[in-house]
Amino acid sequence: MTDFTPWPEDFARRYRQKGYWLDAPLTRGLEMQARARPEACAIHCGARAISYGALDRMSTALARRLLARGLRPGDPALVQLPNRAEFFVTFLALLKAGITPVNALFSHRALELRSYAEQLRPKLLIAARSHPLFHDDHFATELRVRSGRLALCLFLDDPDPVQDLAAWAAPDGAEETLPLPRIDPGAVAFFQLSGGSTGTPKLIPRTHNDYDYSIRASAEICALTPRTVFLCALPAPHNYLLSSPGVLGVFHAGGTVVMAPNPEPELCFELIARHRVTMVALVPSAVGLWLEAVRGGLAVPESLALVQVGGASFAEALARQVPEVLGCALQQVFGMAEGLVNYTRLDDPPERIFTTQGRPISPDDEIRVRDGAGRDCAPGETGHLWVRGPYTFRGYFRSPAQNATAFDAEGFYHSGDLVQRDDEGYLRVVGRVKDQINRGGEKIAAEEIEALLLRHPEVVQAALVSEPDPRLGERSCAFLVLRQPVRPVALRRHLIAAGVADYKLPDRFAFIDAMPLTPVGKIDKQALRAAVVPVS
Ligand code: J2J
Repeated sequence: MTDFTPWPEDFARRYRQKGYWLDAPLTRGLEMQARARPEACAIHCGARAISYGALDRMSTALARRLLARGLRPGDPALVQLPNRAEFFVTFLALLKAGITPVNALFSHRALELRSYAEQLRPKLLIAARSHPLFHDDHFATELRVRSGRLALCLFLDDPDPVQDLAAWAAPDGAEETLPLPRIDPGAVAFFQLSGGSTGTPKLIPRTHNDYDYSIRASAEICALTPRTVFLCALPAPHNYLLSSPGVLGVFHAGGTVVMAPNPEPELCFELIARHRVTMVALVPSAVGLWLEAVRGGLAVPESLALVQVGGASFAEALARQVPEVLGCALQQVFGMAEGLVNYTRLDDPPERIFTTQGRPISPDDEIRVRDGAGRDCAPGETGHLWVRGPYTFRGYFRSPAQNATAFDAEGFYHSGDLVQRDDEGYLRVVGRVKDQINRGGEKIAAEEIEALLLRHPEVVQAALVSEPDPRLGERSCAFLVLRQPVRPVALRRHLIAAGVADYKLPDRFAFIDAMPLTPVGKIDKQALRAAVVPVS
């Protein structure tokens, strides 16, 4: 798949010269570990312990069988798997075969999957029978039609070995001899998901070179070693869990990953104790649950040394409680699937760790903090965050209109975040201009939900805005102007029927007679956020 926006030649040359881009495939780290320490444990998943050697062999076996079935490097794939080891076996196999997947979240439903299928036109679908959409073959058949070229569907936990993912990934010895294709490290390795602010979920091309750099550098910043034991308790395909330093960072360092289905404290504390977990990545709402659990009498097992917190605003008051109550060091992470990732450093003074969201990974991450008129902000002033750099993308997949506004002429990506930068380059996230709700780290594009609400026959106008929530940080509220009264339950049913993921369903509906408007006649969302309306 070649249609992505590459970095200009002079930038690419510089990123290579500086040793950021190594022109090696993204699977190189895993392959090195598999050669050096084949018996070391890569993943604990339920009762299974999968070694580096086994992970390498399984992913190679799957890659070869896919190629033998006629799939080719550059072919796109749609993948949706739960937090199980098979997600990584599959991802690594596709990388080895040069097949470019989009990894949908397990919480995604028909609407999201349809959109990915229509945009990418996948030749391969890998999904789970345990997902409500794939209990039977209806939806896979629909996706086949939407894609127009879906040639193969495999399922996790399918009773039929012909399409059972585990059977396809079972090594039989042949994988040790047959050659795999040569991967172009400058090419797209996979598509990351954008939190989005538009009607259609956008895809972010990530190359082997750029992603590998962000992972290697992150593993170093977080001081990962073969003794690192990382708990993966948030959705595995999310950029944070995959690469900051995430599971791929742990594989790079030769550590061990422990899979958890969700960040629920009782379950996680038990896994931490059983596997002597040293590190976990959480969103602020999960930290809230952990703090409550400890106050309620549960103890965090003492092996846990580092808690990363990112994905949404983390209140300073909560940050200060992490070392005190959980007994672990804190690292704040501010990242985005589009690229730029910031970390507080492990040896930063506590005040900086409590009060900032860190500084960029790379000396070549070019950050601009600009006011509304496009002028540079002084340290400490609030402005818009623009970025370009060796692992920040240059364009959404096949989205010229969106790219025209998301990037400026110099190739800076306008992130939609409002930040303050201090003298030493540390960032503080203070707000957002993009039309997005950050519901406990899960991103909702307002426009996507508004468009669906407007399809309801009684809805005249719709505006989705955030409102503060003590647990999630933000929750969503849909303000509606209606022709005839409609009950919230009917509106919710309407959205569910449209196939939207649960986390995108408005937490609250508010009915008003007319939308407040800005002087230019747009819906005034600021006024809506400030409005006091009856709770429904
Ligand atoms: C405030 N807002 C934050 C933070 C992200 C590492 C960590 C997180 C993500 C991620 C990621 C925030 N404080 N600490 O990809 O690699 C909001 C910002 C940002 C958007 C990106 C990673 N950390 N955010 O959350 O693509 O608004 O990536 O632009 O899901 O989340 O969302 P996403």
